[in-house]
Amino acid sequence: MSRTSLIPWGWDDDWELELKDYPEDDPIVGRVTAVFRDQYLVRCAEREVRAEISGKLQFGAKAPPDYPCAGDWVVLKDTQGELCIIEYLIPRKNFLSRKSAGTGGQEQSLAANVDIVFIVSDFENDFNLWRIERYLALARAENIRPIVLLNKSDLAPHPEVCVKKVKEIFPDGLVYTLSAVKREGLEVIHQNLEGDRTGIFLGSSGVGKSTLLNALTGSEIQKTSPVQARDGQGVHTTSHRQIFALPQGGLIIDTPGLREIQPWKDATELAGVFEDIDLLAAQCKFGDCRHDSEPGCAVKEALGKGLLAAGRFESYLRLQRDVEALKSKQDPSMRPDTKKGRENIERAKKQNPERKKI
Ligand SMILES: Nc1nc2c(ncn2[C@@H]2O[C@H](COP(=O)(O)OP(=O)(O)OP(=O)(O)O)[C@@H](O)[C@H]2O)c(=O)[nH]1
Ligand SMILES: [Zn+2]
Repeated sequence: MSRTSLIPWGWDDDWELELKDYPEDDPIVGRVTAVFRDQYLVRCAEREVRAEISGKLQFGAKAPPDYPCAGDWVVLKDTQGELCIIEYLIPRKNFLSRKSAGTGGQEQSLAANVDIVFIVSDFENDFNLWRIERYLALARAENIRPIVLLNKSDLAPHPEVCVKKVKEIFPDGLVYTLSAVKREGLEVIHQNLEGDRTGIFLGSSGVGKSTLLNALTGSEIQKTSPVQARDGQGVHTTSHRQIFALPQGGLIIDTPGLREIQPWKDATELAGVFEDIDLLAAQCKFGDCRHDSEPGCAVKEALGKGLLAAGRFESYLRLQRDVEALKSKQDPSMRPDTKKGRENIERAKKQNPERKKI
């Protein structure tokens, strides 16, 4: 069966190239559409199949990101049987993850191979430039194009005020207003998913992501997708389908974890989001200037002259602190629950006073 029938699922020439050196002729590929505890749903050319990973993949998997996640492209074996085997994970073009609650900053996979991050906000309760900035950072860190959607325009008397504010922090970006309930303005989502692109919605609870998804798919999305366990005993019903093909084309990934996503990666997230501050910082006298009280600080000078908004500088510092805090969680030598860790933290604080604010 030809792979052209996978085009609506996002398969293209670039993916075809990724398979060029695959050691088998005409491998069977599919896209992971749902992840359960030990099984996957994979969309292949003919149909959607249940699968588990091969012993070899299992053996080589050291951390959660080594396992397939929603949006991954995989090579399958035994597609005629009850349960297929995932033989190979095709290298991802990008990857979204988050630290899981209560596991001390362990990384949890959320989605892979995303073309567009739709950052969803409303105009009132949730409207928060700082949060939007963080989502922008997250998308850019993975080279995913961000688009801001301001939802519930039907409730906003002056939507243009918020649009203007977002454009200040996202000058060349796309910012749209829409109403999921009234189904107004949704065409921008379709337009941006043209060419069978894959999008996701990021945004706080209550901004209308489910309402949007339902409006786009034209139905109430399937909330649960029971999968029969291998032994025929238990049935997994805790998770649900995670990729939705829109009738007009394009795909939306919606996994539960995406709804609580936080910046995970590292300081590279700051790149691009605070370009104005980066440019200023490049002119500071000291290369490692912390823009605190160092002499010859171009950032402080711009602040003093009113060329850089104080609020923007605050956002910059906050994001930096978040990233640092997360790094120390990831770094076992910085664990506050060990004596050695506490000593290291104290030492770092002395060398780096900014840490005190964490
Ligand atoms: N007035 C108005 N209400 C909306 C709109 N979109 C969503 N809502 C309402 O906002 C509430 C929350 O919407 P949801 O779609 O559940 O929000 P969500 O972002 O999916 O929230 P989580 O599932 O918690 O992440 C619901 O009562 C919706 O009816 C809109 O465009 N206009
Ligand atoms: Zn400086």
